Parts: sequence; structure tokens; C-alpha cells
Amino acid sequence: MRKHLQIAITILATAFCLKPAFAQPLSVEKIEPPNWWVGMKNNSVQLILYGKNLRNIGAEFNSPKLKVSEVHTLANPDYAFVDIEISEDLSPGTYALTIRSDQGTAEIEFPILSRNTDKHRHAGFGPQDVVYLITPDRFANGNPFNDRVEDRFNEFDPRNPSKRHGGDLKGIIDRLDYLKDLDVTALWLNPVLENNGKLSYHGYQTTDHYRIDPRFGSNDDYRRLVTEAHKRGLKVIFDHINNHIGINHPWVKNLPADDWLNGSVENHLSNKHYISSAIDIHADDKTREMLRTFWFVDEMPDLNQKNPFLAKYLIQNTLWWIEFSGLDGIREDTYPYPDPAYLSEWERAILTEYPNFNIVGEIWAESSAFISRFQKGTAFPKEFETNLPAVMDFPLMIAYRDFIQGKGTLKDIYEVFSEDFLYADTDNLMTFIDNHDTARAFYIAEGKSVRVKLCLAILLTSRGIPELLYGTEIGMLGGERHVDLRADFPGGFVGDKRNAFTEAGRTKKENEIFDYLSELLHLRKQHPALSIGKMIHMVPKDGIYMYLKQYKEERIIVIVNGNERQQRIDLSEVGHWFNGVKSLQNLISGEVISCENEMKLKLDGMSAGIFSISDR
Ligand SMILES: [Ca+2]
Ligand SMILES: [Ca+2]
Repeated sequence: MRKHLQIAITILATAFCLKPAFAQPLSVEKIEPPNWWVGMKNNSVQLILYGKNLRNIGAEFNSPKLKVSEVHTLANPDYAFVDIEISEDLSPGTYALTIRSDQGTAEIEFPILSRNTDKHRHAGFGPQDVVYLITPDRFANGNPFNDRVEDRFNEFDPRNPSKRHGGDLKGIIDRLDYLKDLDVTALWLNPVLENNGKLSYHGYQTTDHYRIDPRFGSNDDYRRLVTEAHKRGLKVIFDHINNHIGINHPWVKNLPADDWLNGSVENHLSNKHYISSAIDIHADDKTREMLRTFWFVDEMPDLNQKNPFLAKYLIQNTLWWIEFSGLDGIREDTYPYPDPAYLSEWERAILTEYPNFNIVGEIWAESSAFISRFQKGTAFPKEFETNLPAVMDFPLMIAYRDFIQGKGTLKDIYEVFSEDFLYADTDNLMTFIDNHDTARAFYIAEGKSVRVKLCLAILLTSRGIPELLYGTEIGMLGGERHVDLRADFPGGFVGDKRNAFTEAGRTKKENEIFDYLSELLHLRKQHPALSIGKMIHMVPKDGIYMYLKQYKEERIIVIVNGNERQQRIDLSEVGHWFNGVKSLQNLISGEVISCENEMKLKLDGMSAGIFSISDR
């Protein structure tokens, strides 16, 4: 009897203790996406609700044209997922979503907006463009008042190369005219979403997928950047990360689902860079799984895109930024590392909604064959279909850098081009000598800037979509480490002693490089043969590399002298390129060279000549 009484008391006590938890009312603190639009092809949207006690809920909008088709609740009652259907004839406006359960009711506003139909939006990018890559924290500080934000990761310290230096979107907006005059045509900004984390000035540790980092500005500032860029004929490329988030993302402390991440904070794979296994037909499945699930660093939890709710979240989030801002293209980080089936679906969703859009994937590998396998339309047998239109040409980057450092010759550059048969679309290769992850071209040149200039000439006149890292136009050196190569642009920051955005503020040497690169960029803009023309090249001989670029009636010969000394170039083997024309016009100097009597011309050592086959 006493024993029974004891048990009854225990049960009562337990019930009493649990009561507050059961009594906790239902609440919704946040909803994502924060809005959607009428008239999107993707009009079935899944809302994620953040709140408390979201068990056994029902959901309903105050319009029959906004239907809730399904409600999903998972084990964690702090989240729920509501599938909605947006009718095409719904009037734009703010609608109320009511969430109900036995524990209460919550009402949330959900704006449905009309779409911006400006024809300049979502234009994509391609070989007609030149991409200018900016690390936003390091380019220009347009608003010193946002340098410090009140959180525990302030980290503003311009004197420390690893900390934040105050660069922001306003700084970039203020330099758009400079960039337009330089004749670059697209801006790729390293990630701009909120990064509340240690040493996260680079932006690769997202902590809020729907918020521009306040140190860079607001969401409206980002949209303004895109609009102002478009006004000047410049496109904007968003640096996007499907693979991972930052350790301080609120999800990490309170996972929406047990399988939201690959592994956990306490127990995850590290250092499994088995990149070749992504497409190796002999690879063990386990190796491939490790490649896709390991964490790059402990501060970057790896996302499990196989979770269908997370997959939908990421796809909608990308569509949201494109629609919200009007941006034109995406550079996808660490492409071989997320789930490939998911990536394919992510690309399909983007390109269905925005057919002119372009996406370039970072597949950092040394082999063209390997990289080509990831491009949409590859002829190689494959287990999965990627829908990735563009890839980055790392093998060409390596050949340029080897040449600059005297470890390679022009023949090595030629050989990369000669393997282009591997690619489904050679126009859709992003080409570059350096980027935000590699020591700058002028740094590795160790004073031999003529070699960099020669490579810049090839970069801007051969095939592909050239990318230039900010500061290349002034021969910026930076340093070996990431934090040093991403140096501040002189003149972009409070207290800078000079302003290298202006001719007067540049040194003599900087102006010389600036003038040279500007000239190349102007030529590329004026002569479509240089950008989108078909390329025909000759096997390099005696350190001379020649290629023809042809578009419609325009024919341009690029001749590159990779010798230290001036050479007399024999053009007899390419006489058929002249089509009976007896002269060449040097497009840089304007000089007309007669080939009437002999098919020869002189070219300075370590230089490139760009000649129009003219009738004059
Ligand atoms: Ca600032
Ligand atoms: Ca991964």
C-alpha cells in the first residue's frame, strides 16, 4: 500500500513538473522566406517557421488564392514547415498566415510582392564579359559607421590582416563609375551574407541566409548595388555556398532535424579532401561519401542536402536573392563537395526560373578532363547529370602561373587550350591568373611584371570568361597568405595616404600597369572577335605563340613573344589567315604594317601584339 502511494505521488510530481512544458503556448518568431512573389514559375513554396511548441499545428491563409497544401512537423517542436501554393491571379499584398494548435494561435504576416520586370535583371554572364572579383571587406569603405556592429564578433581592426577592415557595399557602389570606365563588365563579390564568426571577413561562414552582413550594409543596399550596376551596364555575380554554413548559425545549436548536418559539432569528419573520388569510376562509395560529408574546418558545419527540407530551403533562398535583387549570375563555392543530385536540382530550379542566368562552379583541380566532367552536357559517362553551365579553368590558371614564374612556357598554355575538346562548352569557362585564394600574379612574378602583362594579354584575347582580381589593374602585390593577398585597395579606406582609384593617386608603375590593362579591356570591348570570336591557334615554336580570333568579318591575330629578346616573327605559316590582305594594323599603337613584300614583323621580348588583318 505504502509502495503504491509512493508511486502515485511520484507520478503526480512528474506530471506537475512537466506541466509548464506542456502549457507553453505556441509561438512563431520568424518565417523564411520572408516573402515571395506573384507570377514565379516556382509558386509552390515551403515556409520554415521558427518558434515554440509547433506540434500538431494547422495553418491557413486569409485568402483562398493562397493555399496551404501541407504542414510538416518534425521531432523538434521549435520548427515547422508549411507548404503553400500561390495562385497566379493572387493580388500582391500582405497576407496573414494563422497557425493553430491546442496550445494556442499565432498569426504571421507574409507579403506577396509583384515582380520587378526590368529587362536588365538576371542577364547571366558569358565570354562577352570581363569579371572583376572583389573581396568586399578589402575594396572600399563607403560607410565608416557600419564598421563596428554590436555583437561578440566585432573584429574591426584595419591594422590586423586577419580582421575586418571596414569595406562595404557603399564603397563598391561609389566605385561603380571607376569600374565601368575600366571596362570590366561584371562584378563577382565574395559572399556578402551575415557572418557572425571569428575571422569571417571573407564571408564563407554564413550565419543568416536572408541577411546581408550589417558590416557590408543592408539587404536594400545589396539590391541598390545591383540596380546601380545595371544602370552602368555592369552585371553582378553572387558568391554562393551550398556546402556549409558558419558554426554560429542558429541552426547549429538547435537543429531543425537530426540529419540537417553531416555529423555533429562534437563528431564529424575532417580533412577528407578525396576530390578525385567524386567522379572516379573505381572509387569506393565510402570514400565518395566522406568527400561529401566532411567538414572543411570545425567552424564550417557541413550541410546535408539530402534532407528534403534543407534542400528546399537552400533552393528557395537562392531564388529569393535572385528575385529580390535582380542579380545576374552565381559563382558556386566548393562544387564537388555537396550532394550532386541536390546540386543538379538546385541548378535546374534556378535555370528554369531564369533562363538567361549563368552559374560557374569552383572545381579546384589540375586536370581539364576532371573539371569538364562537371559541366552540363559533358560527353563523358556519368552517374548523375549536373546542370552546371560554367566551370572554372584551373588548369589554365596553373599554366599562366608556371609561365609567370619561369617554370613553364607558352607551349604549356597552348596545351591547355588544345585539350578544349574535353569541354561541352568552351565559351563557358571562367579563366583567370589569380583569385581570392591564390597569391596574386604580380606577387608570384617577383618583379617580372612583363610576364604577368603577357598573360593578361592572352587572358583577355583568348577563349572563356576572364576574371580579374581587384587590384590587378594597379599591379597589387598582396602576400602569400589569404589574409595578405586580400590586401586593402589603396584609397578605399579612411586614412589612406593616397587614392589609387585616380591617376594622380597611383604611382608611376601602377599607372603603367593600369594603362596597359585598360587598353586591353577597351580593345576587348571594341572588338567582339577578341571576346566571342572563334579561336584558331598554331603550335608554339621558338617561344612564339600565334592565334587568330574571328567573328563575322573581323579577323584579329594575337602574336605572343615568350622570349626575353625582341624577335622577328615569320608569318608565312599563317599566310592563309590573311585572305589576300597585305597589311596588319597594330590595335594598340595604330601602326599599319605592310606584309606586301615579306610576311614578317618584329615583336619585343615578353610581349603580345594584337593585330587586325586590315584592308588598309
Ligand atoms: Ca564600412
Ligand atoms: Ca559537403
